[in-house]
Amino acid sequence: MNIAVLCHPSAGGSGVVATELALALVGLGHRVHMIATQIPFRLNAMRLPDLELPSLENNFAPLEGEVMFHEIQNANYPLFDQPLTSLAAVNTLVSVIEEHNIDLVHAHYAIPHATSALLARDMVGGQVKVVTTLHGTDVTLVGLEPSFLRTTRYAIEASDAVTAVSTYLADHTNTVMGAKKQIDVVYNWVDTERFQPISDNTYRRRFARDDESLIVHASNFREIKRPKDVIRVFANILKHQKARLIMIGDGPERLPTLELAKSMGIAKNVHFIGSFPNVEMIFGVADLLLLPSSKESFGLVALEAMACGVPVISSNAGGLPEVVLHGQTGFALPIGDVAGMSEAAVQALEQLPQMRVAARERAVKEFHPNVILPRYIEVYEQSLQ
Ligand code: GMT
Repeated sequence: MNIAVLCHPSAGGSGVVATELALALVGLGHRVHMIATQIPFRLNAMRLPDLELPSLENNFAPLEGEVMFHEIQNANYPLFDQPLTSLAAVNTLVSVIEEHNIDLVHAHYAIPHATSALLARDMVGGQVKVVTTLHGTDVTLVGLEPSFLRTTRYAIEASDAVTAVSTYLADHTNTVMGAKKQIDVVYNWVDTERFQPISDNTYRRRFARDDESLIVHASNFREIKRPKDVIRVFANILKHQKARLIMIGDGPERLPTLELAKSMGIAKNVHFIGSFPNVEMIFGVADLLLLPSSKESFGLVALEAMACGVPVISSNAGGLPEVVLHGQTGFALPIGDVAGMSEAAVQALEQLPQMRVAARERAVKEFHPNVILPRYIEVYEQSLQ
């Protein structure tokens, strides 16, 4: 198949999933074109650039086995108070569809990507199918904004096929959106070769001393990730044992969270390392992941940690309980239950060997690309019939 993938390039989960899917599809022999405002976070920056030449077809052919990246060529005009990126995306998409005989556009995130894809589909006379994957905040936050609700509902209803990354999100979408659409659940997956336990102690010593537990959190530091709860839980862990916390990622709550750690007198044990693409290098030597989010349709980071043999202490928001098996691969507790999460963290550290094995086993058995990828292929094939 010739597939175009439209996604957010930033460090968020939807862009990561889109990129991993694109790479996997190429591995299966499909031709995949990624379209975004900049090269997606996890796409190897060494891939060939899309040159702005009169005709891509004549000048530039994708190499076998490569994901082709096409940057959305945006333009601004003084009359517009903001760049019209979603319309520029349509333009880029139409060129890619026409010049690379695209069969199917896979839009990650309902708006603006699915709406851009639908407009492109109309512009090429319906010759492509649009598959939309809902990732979470496109429905639970952005999509519910009164200014976007109707457009989001239309994007869902008019797509040729829609998938959601958890059962929670699939069920929730039709309820809150008032949409009537079959939504197939296709869970996110994890590359269990890349994400696996690292047994090298010398490497672990870069992050923690031998007598310290190594706790991690990774997010975009938005309020819904509740990073301050991470600090509060960690402070309670410190009452029981020596430990170190690595905070991976960046966002609006990073500074206030650091301030909280300082005010609680634990800042010397907490390291904010900012955005870091190779999280597997840290997860691989960690002991626990804390993810107390108030909203989480899936929690890709929880799955990545589990694949590294790291149990997860999370909230039970959204789709998290579908990933974190309470009492087996970690604990999923009510949102804001800092005391419960702290107790669970201490318990998980006591049962670490069993929980490590269970976490890794679940990731490999249930969320391996060999299990999930055929689901996407099935959705593609059905929509093309
Ligand atoms: O979590 C975020 O704020 C980023 C967001 C995104 O769109 O990239 O993540 C969503 O998609 C991920 C990949 O499917 C899911 O693992 C996250 O749970 C989901 N985030 C939320 O629902 C808050």
